[in-house]
Amino acid sequence: MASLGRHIIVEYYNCSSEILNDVVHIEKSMEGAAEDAGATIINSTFHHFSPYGVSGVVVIQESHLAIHTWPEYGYASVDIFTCGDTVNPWVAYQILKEKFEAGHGSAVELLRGEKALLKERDFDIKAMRDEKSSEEGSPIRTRDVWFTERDDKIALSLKHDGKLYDVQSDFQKVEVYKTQAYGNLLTLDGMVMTSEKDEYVYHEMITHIPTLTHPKPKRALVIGGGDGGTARELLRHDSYDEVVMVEIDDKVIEACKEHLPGIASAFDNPKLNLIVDDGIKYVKDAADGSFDIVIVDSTDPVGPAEGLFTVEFYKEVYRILSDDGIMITQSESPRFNSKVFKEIYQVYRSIFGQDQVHCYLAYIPTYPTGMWSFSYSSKGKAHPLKDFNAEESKAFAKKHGLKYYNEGIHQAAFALPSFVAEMIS
Ligand code: SPD
Repeated sequence: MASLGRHIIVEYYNCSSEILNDVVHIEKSMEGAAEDAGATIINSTFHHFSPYGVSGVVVIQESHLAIHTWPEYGYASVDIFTCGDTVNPWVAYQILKEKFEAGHGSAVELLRGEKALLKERDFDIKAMRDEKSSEEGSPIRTRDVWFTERDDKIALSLKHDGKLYDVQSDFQKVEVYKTQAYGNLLTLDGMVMTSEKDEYVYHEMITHIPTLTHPKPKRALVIGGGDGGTARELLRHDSYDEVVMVEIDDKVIEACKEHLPGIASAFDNPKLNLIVDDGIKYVKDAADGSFDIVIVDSTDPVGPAEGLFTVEFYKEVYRILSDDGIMITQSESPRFNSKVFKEIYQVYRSIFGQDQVHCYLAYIPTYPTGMWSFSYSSKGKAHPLKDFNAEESKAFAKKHGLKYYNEGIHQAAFALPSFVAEMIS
């Protein structure tokens, strides 16, 4: 060979967008292409970015293969760099073209480290080698695959061992990843919804705060909440005669029943009335004053949940609440979603009244920034701190072995950092 290495810079156009957004498919294709080209894989690391795109590298004993994809353009850029003459990079090029279903591929080859321009130095190679690594023999192959939720400034990454569920429903992309740190993780359109290891924070806080404040809640309505965690927590309370849950997407329910069964554990409870339909329509058709508690357990305000963040919708929720009724919503992250956060509190106050709306916080590691907020809006007098009974709350938390909610947290959650209080003042 006239050079130390061969570097192929590749462009793939008109590829399948689905494939270019599938981190597991890309990882397998890149590794397969490396092996078929004759390379020995040492390590690979791949990230999926929300909403679209995958980046990754396969480190081979003979150098590396790297990729970045733009599913929205059906385009992938790939670098294949090999040293020595045992690996043919063009084999990898051809395999990847087929795997990505590229309509068109082009590549240029550069010879790297032209031997005619290099002069080998005379040195004692043994002295430069780390003795331990030379004794180890063949390299140990490792693998890193990451799910990443990001906006243009912040990202949260979770390492995983693959996808357990991957379905494009009529409403959104429903996926379950097997993460190494947080157990099985549900994402919708690339955004984290809930994970087995930290779900209890969200579900305990969205349910027990209103239930243990209201004098005697008998009927609750959950809008969204298809994973089942909110229904599971509500149904711990004997006071409820009925919990109605209206989830628009049956694929979310299916995914969670199959892969997050600890969260989706209340679907067979006879007090649960599960309706697969549009929550906005359900609320519009519901009778005045028919619910004591309404919980809006929605996704973020993009895609199917957009209509759950509107004045019209909250006015309808107000109408269907009983006189002492309480509405709880997940109200996003004050730091991450500041604009929405500020706006929705103005809307709640314009409907329920200035002093009837309160914000409380909880710490959820898998949500952007970790700081998550919930809104508490009361139609009647039920005040979240004055009207709750600490002894009852303590006994309840103990009886059910709750992991986050307790009588202290109930009160402390309403103490807001100054910057948050100011945002909604
Ligand atoms: N960005 C995360 C917002 C998720 C809110 N809903 C989660 C559903 C859990 N039942």
